[in-house]
Amino acid sequence: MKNIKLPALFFAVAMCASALAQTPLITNIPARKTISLNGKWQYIVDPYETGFYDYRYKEMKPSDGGAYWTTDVPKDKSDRKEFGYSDKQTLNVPGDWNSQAEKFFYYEGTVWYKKSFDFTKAKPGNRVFLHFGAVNYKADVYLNGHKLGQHKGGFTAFDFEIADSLIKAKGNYLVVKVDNKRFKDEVPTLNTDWWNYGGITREVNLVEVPGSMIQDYVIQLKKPETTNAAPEVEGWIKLNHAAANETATVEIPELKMKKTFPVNGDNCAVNFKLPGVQLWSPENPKLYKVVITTSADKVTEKIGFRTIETKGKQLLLNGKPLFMRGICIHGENPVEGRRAYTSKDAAMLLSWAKELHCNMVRLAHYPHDEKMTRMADSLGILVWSEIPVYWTIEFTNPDVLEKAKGQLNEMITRDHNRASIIIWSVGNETPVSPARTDFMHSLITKAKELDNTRLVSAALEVNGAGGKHVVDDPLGEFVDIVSFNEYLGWYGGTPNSCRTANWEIKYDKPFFISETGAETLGGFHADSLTRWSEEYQEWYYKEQVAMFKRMPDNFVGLSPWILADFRSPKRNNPVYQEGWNNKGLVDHKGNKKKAYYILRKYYDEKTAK
Ligand code: GCB
Repeated sequence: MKNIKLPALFFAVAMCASALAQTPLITNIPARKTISLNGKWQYIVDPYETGFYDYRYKEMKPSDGGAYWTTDVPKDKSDRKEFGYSDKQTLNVPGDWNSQAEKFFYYEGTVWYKKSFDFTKAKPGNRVFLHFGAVNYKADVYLNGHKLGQHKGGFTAFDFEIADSLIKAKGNYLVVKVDNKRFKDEVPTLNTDWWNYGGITREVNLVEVPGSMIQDYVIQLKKPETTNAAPEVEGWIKLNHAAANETATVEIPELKMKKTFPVNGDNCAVNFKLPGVQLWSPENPKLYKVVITTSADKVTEKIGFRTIETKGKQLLLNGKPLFMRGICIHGENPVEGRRAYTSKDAAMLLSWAKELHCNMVRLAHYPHDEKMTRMADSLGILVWSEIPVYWTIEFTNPDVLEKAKGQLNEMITRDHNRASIIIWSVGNETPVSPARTDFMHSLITKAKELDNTRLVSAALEVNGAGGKHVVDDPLGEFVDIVSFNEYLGWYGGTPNSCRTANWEIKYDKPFFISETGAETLGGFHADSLTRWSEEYQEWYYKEQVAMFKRMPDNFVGLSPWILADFRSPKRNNPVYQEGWNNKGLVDHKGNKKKAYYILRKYYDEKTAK
């Protein structure tokens, strides 16, 4: 193996995951033996956190019978219990609470969730993990009165290993304290242009794995060293509690590839050529069944193989120039006004993008549900995936940097076998300052350390000083693709301003317009000068498209803002917004606006070239 940097990589992955998610983050949950804990959970709304702190505001102990994670059954008839879980109050898991009852619409605070379940292991020596797809924002998890741990970060998966002594065959009592209050020193911070949907927003599963398990792996093509290099996988497998003299076998039956690799400690370096492989691309989203086996464990997954790189001014997918016909998407079902979490949600959003003739989506501004990235793999849609380092984070606070790195690690760990993902984004519209650039640079370095097969970027801002349109953000030096958001004709001037705009991009790299857009209330028609009308948005897109056509040849794509209208508490025009950011090309009834067809026409022209 030529590139011997791998052990450092495994080490970085293993360390980071264990520090932040308490126990090793197991990947590829759909392929494991699971028991779903989805469904109705009982709940208690607790804005004062009465179930957590005593009256002196100290965290309660199990002996304090008032803690909401202890049993709610009175010991005897004289026992006083001032709380209890009941079927009169239930919430669906997965799901945000805001959309499930009117009283939760604006709620930001603590809700206690409780689920009872029975459990018997399939095999005595197996290990059991409690796995959450995501909880927004802070989860304190208790099983049978024992605290398993805490996780912060609203959009990434985490798990806890459950010792045999903690789980019972009958009547387990699982309680999750979920708190979605916003804080200055969290990621995201206080201010966002999206709804702070709270709750257990993604699936919950008990995962049963062998004592010596395959925890995680990367089976991906490495970046080609020369243009004509044969496709080569350079990856790794991470075991947990590996047996002595263990080996790991990787098999791709369709390609008649089967190779066994030695395991060193818990780590196994994987390297093999893949002659004859059909490369994954939007035109041919070919996925291969990959089987990984050790003496004790076996995991199967469908994986696509492709390369992504930049060369000079070009972006190359499988060695060929790529133009990204993209669109931004929020993780929200606009028709139902709630967080997206079902396969149907993913299919609806991605099919709208497909109909728009996109080959790429920017999943803004946080990691979306795993169903989205898996579906993007099978539909052939390229993905930009981002962590919620959004606007004015506390850049000088080292704890905040650690939190951002933790979310970056969890995002990459869950999805590093998704062929669709070509760009990891470390943030959006962060204001230029030396502290911020150091912060962001260190996230870029981390992303590259965790995954050297993909590109790293961030959505930057345009320097509009002196009426110019200059992209000179110092972070441009460290990203693979210079991406920026521009709203010429919406936040500044009218759309005809695009005609005279002279763009100066200070970096001789491929550049990407990560946002552009104008707001309109679907179904409101007027002349094109009337703000909020479909005609204004249509005009905006026409002028923008004309401007894109004049862009220099290192312009490698765009992802306008945004596929569909989404809820935002910041949008308070009483006629045209009413709590929605209506920059969608599809409105919140699911209707396509006029501008949708302007962008689609441009994308058709791009495809024809
Ligand atoms: C932006 C942000 C995005 C907002 C959008 C808007 O630049 O990145 O989160 O929602 O503008 O609509 O203003």
